[in-house]
Amino acid sequence: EPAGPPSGGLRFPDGFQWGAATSAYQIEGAAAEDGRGPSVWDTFSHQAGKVLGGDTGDVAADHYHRVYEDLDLMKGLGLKSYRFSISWSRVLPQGRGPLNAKGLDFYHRLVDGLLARDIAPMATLFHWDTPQALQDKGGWEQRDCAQWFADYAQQMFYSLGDKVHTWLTLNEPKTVVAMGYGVGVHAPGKKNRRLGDVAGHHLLLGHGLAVRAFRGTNKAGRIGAALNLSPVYPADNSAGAAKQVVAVDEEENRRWLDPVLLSRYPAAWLSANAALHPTIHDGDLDVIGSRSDLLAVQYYNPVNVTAGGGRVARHPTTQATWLEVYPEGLHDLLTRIKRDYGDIPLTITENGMPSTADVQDDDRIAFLRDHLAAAHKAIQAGVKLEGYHVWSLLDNFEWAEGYSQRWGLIRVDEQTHDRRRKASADWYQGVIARNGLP
Ligand code: GBH
Repeated sequence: EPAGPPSGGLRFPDGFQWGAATSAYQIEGAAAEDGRGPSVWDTFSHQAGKVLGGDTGDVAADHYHRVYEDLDLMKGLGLKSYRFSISWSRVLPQGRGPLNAKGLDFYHRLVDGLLARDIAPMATLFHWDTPQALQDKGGWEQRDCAQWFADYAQQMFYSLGDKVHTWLTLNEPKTVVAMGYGVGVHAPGKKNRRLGDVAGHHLLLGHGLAVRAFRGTNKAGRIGAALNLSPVYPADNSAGAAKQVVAVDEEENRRWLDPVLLSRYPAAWLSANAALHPTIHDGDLDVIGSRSDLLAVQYYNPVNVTAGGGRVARHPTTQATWLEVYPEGLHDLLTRIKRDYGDIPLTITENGMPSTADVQDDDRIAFLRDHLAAAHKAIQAGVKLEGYHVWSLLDNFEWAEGYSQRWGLIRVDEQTHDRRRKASADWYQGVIARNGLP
C-alpha cells in the first residue's frame, strides 16, 4: 500500500525540512525582562513617527511568556524545522562581555522544547536587532562590530551548539543597508547610502568571522547566511533594459552571493563603488568567503527593470505593496543559484505574504501552494533544496508597518495575544503530513 500522495500531487524528497520562521524582536516581547538590554529596534520603535500607529515590540506576540503554547502549535502543524533568531542584547545586554544567564535560559527552554517535539532548531544570530550599546559605539558602521558579532556568535556556539545544528549568521544584510541606512525607515534610521555600504561590508565580514569561529569550536552542525534575493527581469525587450538587468542583478544578488560563495565582489559593482575601497581590507574577502555549509534563500518578489533603470510591477501585489506575486521567480532564482554557484545545499528560510483575512486566509494558501509548486519544479530540475520555511509562524511586529500586516499561519490577537490557527495552518499541516501538495 503506497503511503504517497494521491496521483497528481507533487511529492517532495524524503526528509524535506518543512518549517516556519520568526525573529526575536518581532515575536518575543519581554523587552525589559530578565536583564535584556535594548537593541536599535527598541530605540527606533520608541521614536515618534518611525513605526505605523506608534507600535513597538515591547510585547510583540508575547512569545517569551507563551513559548510552550507556541511549541505545541508548532508540533500541531507537524513542523520538522523551526527557524528563530536569538536576541543578541538578551544574551549580552551590552553586546559583549559576560552572558546574561536568564536571557540564555530562554533559548535553552525553546531549543529543549523543540528537540522534545522532534523539531530541528535553526538559529539566526542576527535578525537586525543590534545591541544599542554597540550602536552607541558606531554599530556596523565600525569595523570592530564584525569582531563583536563573531565573539557573540562564538559564545552562542559554545552555549547552544550541542543542541542547535543549523546556524544562520545574518538575516538579509541587503535590507539593513537599504532600509536601515538608505531610506532610513528601519533601525538605526540613517539616511546615508554610503554609510550603509560600509555597514554592508562589515556585516559580511562579521558573517565570515562567525563562520570561522564556528569551525574553531569543532561543534557538529552547519552554518551559512540568509540572503534575500530577487530574480531580475527586463520590463521590455529593449537593449537598454537588458543592460540594466545586469547592473541591478549585481546590486540585488551578486553583491551578496559572490563574496559569500566566491570570495569576491562583482568587478563592475566594485568599480562603480570606489568610495567603498578603503573599507575593504586585504584578506577580507577570504574571510567573507569562508566555506559555508548551506545557503539560506529568502524569496518574496522579482524585480523588473526598465531601460532607464526604473522599476515597475508586472504582477499583482499584496497588502505589502512591494510584494509583487510571481511564484515562477522562485524557480528561476533557485535554478540560477545552481547554475552560477554550484550545488551548495539550499534551504528556503522565508517566503510568505500578509493577508488581511482574520483566519480564512485563502489568499495565503494559494500563495504558498504556487510557490511550493515552483520550488518543486526547481527540485525536479536538480536543485538541492532541503527545506522550506513559511514566513511566518505567528502574526507579529512587521517592522515599520507595526501590527498592521499579519504574516502568520497563526492569528495572534493584538490585544489579548490569544492564538488561533488560520486556514493556512490547516492546509500547511496537510502538506507536511503528505510530504507534498494535494
Ligand atoms: C523579510 O524582509 C524579513 O526578514 C522579515 O523580518 C519580515 O518580517 C518579512 O520579510 C516580511 O516583510 O518598501 O519598496 O522599499 C523582507 C525583505 C526588503 C521587503 C525590503 C521590503 C522594501 C521594499 N524586505 N523591501 S520598499
